[in-house]
Amino acid sequence: MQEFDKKEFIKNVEEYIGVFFRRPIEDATKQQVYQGVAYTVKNMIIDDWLETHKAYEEQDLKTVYYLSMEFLVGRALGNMITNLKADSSIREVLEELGYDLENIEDEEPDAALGNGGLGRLAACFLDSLSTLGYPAYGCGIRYKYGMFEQRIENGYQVEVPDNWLKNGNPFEIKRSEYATTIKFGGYVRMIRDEFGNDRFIQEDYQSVRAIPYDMPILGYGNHVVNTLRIWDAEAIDTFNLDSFDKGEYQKAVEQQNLARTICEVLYPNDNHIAGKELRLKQQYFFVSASIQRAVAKYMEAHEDIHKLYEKVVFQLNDTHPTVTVPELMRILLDDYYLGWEEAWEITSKTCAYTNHTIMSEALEKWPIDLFKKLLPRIYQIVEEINRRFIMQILSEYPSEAKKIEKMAILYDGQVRMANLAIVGSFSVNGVAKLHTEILMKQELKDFYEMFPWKFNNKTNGITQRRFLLHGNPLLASWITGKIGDGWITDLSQMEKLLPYIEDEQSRKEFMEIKYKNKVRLAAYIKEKNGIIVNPDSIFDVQVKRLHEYKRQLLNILHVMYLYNQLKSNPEMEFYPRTFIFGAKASAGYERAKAIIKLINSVAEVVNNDETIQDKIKIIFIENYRVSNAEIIFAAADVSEQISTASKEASGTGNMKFMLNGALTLGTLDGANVEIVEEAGAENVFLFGLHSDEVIEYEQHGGYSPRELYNSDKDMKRVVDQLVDGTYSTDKSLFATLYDSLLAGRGGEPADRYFILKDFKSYLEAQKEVEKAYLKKESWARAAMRNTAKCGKFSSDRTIEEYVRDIWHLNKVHL
Ligand code: B1H
Repeated sequence: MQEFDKKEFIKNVEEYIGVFFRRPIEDATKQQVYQGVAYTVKNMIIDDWLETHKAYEEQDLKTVYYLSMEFLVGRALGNMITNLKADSSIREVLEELGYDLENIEDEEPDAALGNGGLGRLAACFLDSLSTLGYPAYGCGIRYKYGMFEQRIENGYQVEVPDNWLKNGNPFEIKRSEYATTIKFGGYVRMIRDEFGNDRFIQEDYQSVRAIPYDMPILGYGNHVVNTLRIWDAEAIDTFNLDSFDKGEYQKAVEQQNLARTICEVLYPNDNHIAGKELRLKQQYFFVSASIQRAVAKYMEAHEDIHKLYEKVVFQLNDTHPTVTVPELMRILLDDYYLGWEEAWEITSKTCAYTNHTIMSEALEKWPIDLFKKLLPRIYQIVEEINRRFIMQILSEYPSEAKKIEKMAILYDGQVRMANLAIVGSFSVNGVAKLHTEILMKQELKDFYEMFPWKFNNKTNGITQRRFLLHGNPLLASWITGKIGDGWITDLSQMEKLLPYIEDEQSRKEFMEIKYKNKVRLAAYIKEKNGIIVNPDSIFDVQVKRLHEYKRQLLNILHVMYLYNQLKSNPEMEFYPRTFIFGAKASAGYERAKAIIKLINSVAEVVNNDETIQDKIKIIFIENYRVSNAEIIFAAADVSEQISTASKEASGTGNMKFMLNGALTLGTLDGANVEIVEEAGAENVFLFGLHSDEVIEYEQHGGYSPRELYNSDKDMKRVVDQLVDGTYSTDKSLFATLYDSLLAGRGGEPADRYFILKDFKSYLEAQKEVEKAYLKKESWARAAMRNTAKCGKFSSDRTIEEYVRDIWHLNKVHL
């Protein structure tokens, strides 16, 4: 990138608006100005993008391919301007033109190509990889419709398709020259070639063309630009209307349909597998395209396919891209004519797998029939991997027949993707210390015993560039004023803030910034919800996907409890509190949707009850997503991280709150455990069962929610209020939630997530929160300490650990 040239910048913006919209800038809409600015910014980085890739080739650097069904990158413009360090210059230019940078940024739709934490993690990792100067590709799918837009109508969630590409995407480049063909279905025929070798040929298949679109991922101020490569499907041009051959015609129509549907939409499930055939098509589609391209690129510059793993590593973001293992085998066997052993050695030295959940409903399994029909050649290879693996089990554990049942890849009519991923990878990692321990001791115990060297932990992280530098500019510049800007690329430097905790003036400034951020969020809430909230109240925030294990229900039951207290004792001591929720529920997840309706119904009653004098406000933020998350984290006092212990693999929202000086109220789950280690237990509010207690109950029973309910009248009251008409004239509206707590359903235990079990302990912790908030000085100290001690939770640290232990990459020299 050349030096920033104001005149040049304006000229460029004007030119784009002229060429694209045939308008002078004075007449352009805000959206058109955004487009002009976006194209201009992309222009500013194109040379760096080329230079980076030239340098990778010249220095012959090893590359990580991060394979993921989801990349929740959010908006690109603000992020690019930040990472170009061009924020103040572009802000100035736009002001001269009569625009405000934030308003222009608001014109960009979020690229919501992900559900929640897993997809956002992938986006943070790409940011860190570029900032640290490591060669990387993100490989994914260019969904036409991303995560749905959520509207709240009459308290209910309504899903609206997210047509994020409707105005085009200024940041992408279509790379037709890298199109590849992907084959589905048909059958496999074995032939003997002229040298007497068996060859496998897929015949009578359907195929689509995979076309990559590249998006630039900028490092912070270092001119490194990596690539997020997302694939779109196009029909293969076989559509010949002159053809009278009916079979051909039929097939052509089917191929057109296949191409149309594959990349149509992101499955909006978090921690839950839908198990639809189309999903498996999506998986193989983007994996096959990415792997074919990666191998071809390697071979353009190297001779020996046997050394692929010296220059290429495939990181599987959960089991969703696990077909990478048999697909790479297929390429090596069928296209490069390698023998099984050598192909297997290469494959299992090239693939690495990250596990993100132990939730049983997220364990990916495919019916063999479906898998085989859709991917006949891949299935053959999986069968052989399985056969050989079972031989290995038999030889290592000759007298333990149970091992096969537990560990086989093919079992009970199903392909077990986690087992395939573990067997085919040289590394298996969890995403927080506790999570990895649970994997090794419980979920994947047998695999850990057999392959202990594969297992390792990589605690998640987040990028401070987006969630502090961009999302909280006031705090960011205050911090830079105190300790310099080194924290932007080295978050451990935040510890330099520690001495300022002792300084009264600094504490005051820190809390003033928090207050201003609360005012900013209050304005957003006023605009979106039409509700006035008091920035002096405690902002108590739970924003994340809606899932029973995340226990938004526990949160709202506590609010109902507080409301009961206030009603029966209006003069009680009570510090005003604003409870803020944001959450999307999967479209088919009935209980999750009922919880959203419950939150809004309680809000309706409580927010409009004048007798409690605005002491409690409940806000449901519609369409929670990356762009409004930035505003929310900055304004939070309390970070609700209240999942049932053992269920949240890591969590990453917890880290974003900590970074912004909120205090965690949480269970000892996921990365909360490490947050406590860093911040100190005295600066965190802990409650609830520990993971080993939860696991013990799950395995051996012994918990009766109904007993608890009958013995605790405050609890009984709020639970009964779910069905007694307090919050809805239709008493059956929340019966499903009532039943989930007391009755269970179809073999599922009552209160599966220990909400009632943890209720009392949560109430007590909440009381502590209130008491602590009243002591302004010590709260300020604790908030500052959280920010100062968040260094560990940078995704830069996480990526350095992946590089050191798994990927073994070198930095590029530019
Ligand atoms: C996480 C998922 C997930 N774990 C299946 N698993 C999906 C599973 O579409 N699907 O089928 C989508 C997503 N997501 C999250 O990953 C964990 O719950 C978080 O605790 C963790 O922080 C995050 C990143 O590791």
